[in-house]
Amino acid sequence: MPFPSAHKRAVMPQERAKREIPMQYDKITRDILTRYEGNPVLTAADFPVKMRSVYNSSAVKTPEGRYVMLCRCNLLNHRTLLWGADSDDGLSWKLRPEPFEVPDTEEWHRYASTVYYDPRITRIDGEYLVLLACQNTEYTRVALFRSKDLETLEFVNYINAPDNRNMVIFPEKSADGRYMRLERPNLASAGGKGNIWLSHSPDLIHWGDSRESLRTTDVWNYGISGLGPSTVPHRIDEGWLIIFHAIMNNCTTREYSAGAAILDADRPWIVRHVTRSPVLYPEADYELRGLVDHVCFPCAKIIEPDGTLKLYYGGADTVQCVATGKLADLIEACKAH
Ligand code: BMA
Repeated sequence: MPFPSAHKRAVMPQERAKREIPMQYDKITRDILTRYEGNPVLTAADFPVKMRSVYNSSAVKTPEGRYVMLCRCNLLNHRTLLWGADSDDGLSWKLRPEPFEVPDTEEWHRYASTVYYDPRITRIDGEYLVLLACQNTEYTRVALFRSKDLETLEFVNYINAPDNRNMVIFPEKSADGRYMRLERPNLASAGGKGNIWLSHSPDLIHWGDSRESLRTTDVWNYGISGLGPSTVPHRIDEGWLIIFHAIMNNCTTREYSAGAAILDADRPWIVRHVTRSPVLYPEADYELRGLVDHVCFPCAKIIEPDGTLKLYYGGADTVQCVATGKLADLIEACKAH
C-alpha cells in the first residue's frame, strides 16, 4: 500500500465531491519551466571559505532593479550560514565578502542550535521581511527578521511554537487588514510533514485564524508524502499563484519536486486550481545526485515586467539553480485538468 496517509482522514461525501477533479495528464505537452543553461548559478567552490553546499536560497528584485540573494550555505560540518549575493540580471551572482550576522543571544542559540535555513523574503510596507526556519535537536521554529535594504537583518522574534516551517508571508494584507502567511505544520501523524495551511496576524507576531489549504491528497500523484509553501504568493487576476514543494517517498528515493496552484482571491486558503503534475522535478545531474539525491527545492521566484518568471531552487541540497518560464504558462498549467 504505497500511499497510507492518503486514507487516514475521514472525508465527508460532499467534501469529496467538491474536491474531485478529473485528471487529464495529456494536456501538458511541454516543459513549463526551463533550466537556466548556466546552472548551477552558485556552488560551494564560489565561496571565499571552505563550504559543502549552497542551496534553497531566496532572491528578490529591489524597486531600484537590483537582484539580491540570501544564500543558505552549509559549512564542512553542516552548520549553516546565511550569505548575501548581488546580481545585475538575477542569473550571475557576486557573493559578498562576509555572511549575515545572526543574533548572539541565549534565545537564538537555543532555538537555532543546529541549523537555520530555507530563507523566504517578502517585501511589504516598504521593507523586507525575512523568515528563516530554525532548528534545534528537538523541533523547528521560524524566526522573523526585518530589513530596509537586505544589507543587514534585524531579528524581530520567533513567530510560532513548535513545530512548523516553510513559512511565506503574502506581499499584501487581507481585506480586513491582517498579514497572511502560508505554512506547513510538521505533523507527527504525517511523518513530520503534512498539508499547507494559511494563518492571519494583526502584527506579524501573533498568528491564528488558521485554515487548511492545499492537502497532500489533492496532489497524491507527486506530493502524498508532504507539501510546503515555497515562494511568496503572486497576485494574478484569478487570485494568488503559488509554487509549493511536493514530496513523494518511493522505494529508494524521497523525491522533492515543485507544483503550482491558484488560490482564491478573497479566501486564499481555498485552492481553485492545482497542477496535476509537477512543473519541475529532479532530472538534471545536479538535482539527482548530491548531499540529498532527487531534490528540487524552490524558495523564491521573481516575475519580470514582461511576464518572465525566474524560479530559484536548490539542487540535491548541494547547489543553487535557476529555472525560467512564463507566468502565463504556469497559470495555464494550473488550469489544465
Ligand atoms: C526539507 C528541508 C530542505 C531540504 C529538503 C530535502 O525537509 O530541510 O531544506 O532541501 O528537506 O533534504
